Amino acid sequence: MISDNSAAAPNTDTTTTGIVHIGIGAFHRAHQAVYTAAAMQAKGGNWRIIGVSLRSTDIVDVLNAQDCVFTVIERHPDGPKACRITSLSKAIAASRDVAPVLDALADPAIRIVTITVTEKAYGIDRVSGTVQAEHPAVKHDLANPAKPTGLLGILVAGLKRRKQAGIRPFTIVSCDNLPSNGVLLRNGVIDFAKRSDPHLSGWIKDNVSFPSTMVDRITPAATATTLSDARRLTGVDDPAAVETEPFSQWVIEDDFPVGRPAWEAGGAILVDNVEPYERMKLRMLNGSHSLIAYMGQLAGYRYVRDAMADDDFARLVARHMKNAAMTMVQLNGIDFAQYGADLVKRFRNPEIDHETRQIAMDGTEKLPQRIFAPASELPDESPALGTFALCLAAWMAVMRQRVNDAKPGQATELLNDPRDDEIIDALGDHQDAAAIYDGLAMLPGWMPAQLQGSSSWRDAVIARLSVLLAGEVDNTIKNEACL
Ligand code: CS2
Repeated sequence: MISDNSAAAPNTDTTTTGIVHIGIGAFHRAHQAVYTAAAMQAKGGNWRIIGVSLRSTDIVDVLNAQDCVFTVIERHPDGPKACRITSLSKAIAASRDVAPVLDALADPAIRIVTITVTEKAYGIDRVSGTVQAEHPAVKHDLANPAKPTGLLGILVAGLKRRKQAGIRPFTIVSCDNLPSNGVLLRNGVIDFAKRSDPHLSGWIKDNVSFPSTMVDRITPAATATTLSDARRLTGVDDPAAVETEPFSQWVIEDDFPVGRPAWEAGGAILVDNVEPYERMKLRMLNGSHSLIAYMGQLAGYRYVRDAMADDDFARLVARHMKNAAMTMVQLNGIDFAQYGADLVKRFRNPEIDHETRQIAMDGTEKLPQRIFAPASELPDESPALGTFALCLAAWMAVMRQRVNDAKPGQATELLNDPRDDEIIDALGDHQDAAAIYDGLAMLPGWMPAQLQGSSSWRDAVIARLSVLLAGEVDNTIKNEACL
């Protein structure tokens, strides 16, 4: 299932599939596909993956044209290592025709559905756990339940087929960076089903398992260098090649009533409760990533490693990790200081070209769990709030700057955020920090009420935003790092 630095035999056998994966982007190929390959190599099992792409058709055509075998390049300090992964059996483009996706979901051989679609594709309100009826895919799928296009619609249609055929449901595993991702998805799926078929909703509640997971592997977008390295290392032209860091982690709640691959053979950690791990990762890794992304964009750093090579910047990030760690409960066997120090090393990896612009996208989807949730748990007057306030201020400054710099008609695309129109409206012509804060803090359902009502939080963000808008980026980094 995995072969080092060489081309693997084509895998035309599709009779052994056990998993449907929704969202076959680079992260899936560098993470779950690798764990599943390792599991089958070590322990066997009929667990090959049918990959579904919700929107893109290109990756589906590329993968199918090469029997779904693809290259994963690990960027080690002593040079790249490549392996060819053969756990994927075929790829389907749901946007062309959803029927084969629903057929796969109805197949009794499929026992697990794993998901990496990014935060914005869920269409579930984080607070109430109910569906966002205005989310474009949710809206479409509630009106057309037999021809769904989005995540919730497809899952519910697949479960409905199984219930009708008397087949046990698959286990559903969200692998996106959302807090309590299993619970959130369970609530969303149940609510979506309730709106179309209350019996189905009850059956899902009683029978479907949604283990939460924490996934971790820094996977920058592939570039021309990824593809030329893949060719050099494997001798094969592979437009589906991905590159990633050597580190990889997958913590999974062990709740798989209809079985699972021996993912532990690939290093996965199976636990009873994933929440503390997820919190640690979202707050320390992803929260710092967002801080690096927005401050890095303002300071002119293209890559995470460039920002981390600046000592003041690295000190600022270390300070943020310390602040984030203050919001966590002790976790057996985990030393947060060591976890933070290891993260700094990973962020510094000179071999990884991780663009700050890539991490900066979809801020409205990412900041709630990375910044707002931990900030809400700190006392109102805590000095530790400073780096959280800075991250939000930097996001606001980046949004303001991008809209100011946009050519007519371009701003929406440049913001790279699902709420771009609302952000542009809220920014209006405001150029002063208080008005920008007040506009953006009021985006409906975004900032928790506790922060919205806190004048010390508002003051802390506005103070930082004013200096950032005045172009004082380097001084801000230096000052904040030393506080
Ligand atoms: C990043 C993550 O783009 C982002 O928002 O913070 O994709 C991060 O690289 C992964 O979660 C690492 O596991």
